[in-house]
Amino acid sequence: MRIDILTILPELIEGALNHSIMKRAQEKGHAEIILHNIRDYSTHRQKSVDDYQYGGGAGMVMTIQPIADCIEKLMSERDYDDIIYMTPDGKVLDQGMSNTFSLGKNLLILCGHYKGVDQRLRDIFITKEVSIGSYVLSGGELGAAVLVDSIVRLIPGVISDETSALTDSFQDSLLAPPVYTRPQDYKGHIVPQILLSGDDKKIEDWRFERALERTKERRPDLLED
Ligand code: 6GU
Repeated sequence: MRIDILTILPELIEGALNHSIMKRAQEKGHAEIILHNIRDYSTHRQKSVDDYQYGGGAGMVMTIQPIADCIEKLMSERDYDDIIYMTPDGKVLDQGMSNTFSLGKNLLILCGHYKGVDQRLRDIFITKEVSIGSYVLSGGELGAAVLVDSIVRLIPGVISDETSALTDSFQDSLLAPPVYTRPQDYKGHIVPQILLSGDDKKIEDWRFERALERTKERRPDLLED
């Protein structure tokens, strides 16, 4: 899968996507993540990418020209499954949306800043608008990093233990059960005996029960649908 990200702050995303699983996914060729600096596309003398908003009011708006030129160039080179705009007024990301995006071949993600981008860019190019939660961030970059991480880890082969991504929290609308590693006894805090029993069926049942219990307690909304 190829993911193009348009941003005025590529450095902010770079670090998040070049470590651990995301790094390996790219090295193994499962994902190609390309950052485009919107400023590089500005034809303005001072390479500006924003301007005052019509109608007045505080806050700058990202202008059409550099973003449209960059998107149009990319669109002339390949077909995008979706052109996503990261914005607090988008649809709040959930596992189902990440699953759907992970089935695509080419994604383009636009990160906004200031008061956002000129509405006409959204009208002309954007097919999906995504938020990562009910709070406001300074820009779409951290949201894009979250979105891309959640998508790329779902691409078959990215996570070495094939079953691992499938047993994550939310994958089956349940939170994950508690996990333990050595030592068996930490200052009297002991590992549940059943996990040491070697009885796979009992362990599986125990994990399911704990997952259900945790979900009822912390996220009952997940059990509604
Ligand atoms: Cl994607 N962008 C911004 N600026 N704020 C957000 C967000 C995105 N998601 C939640 N808050």
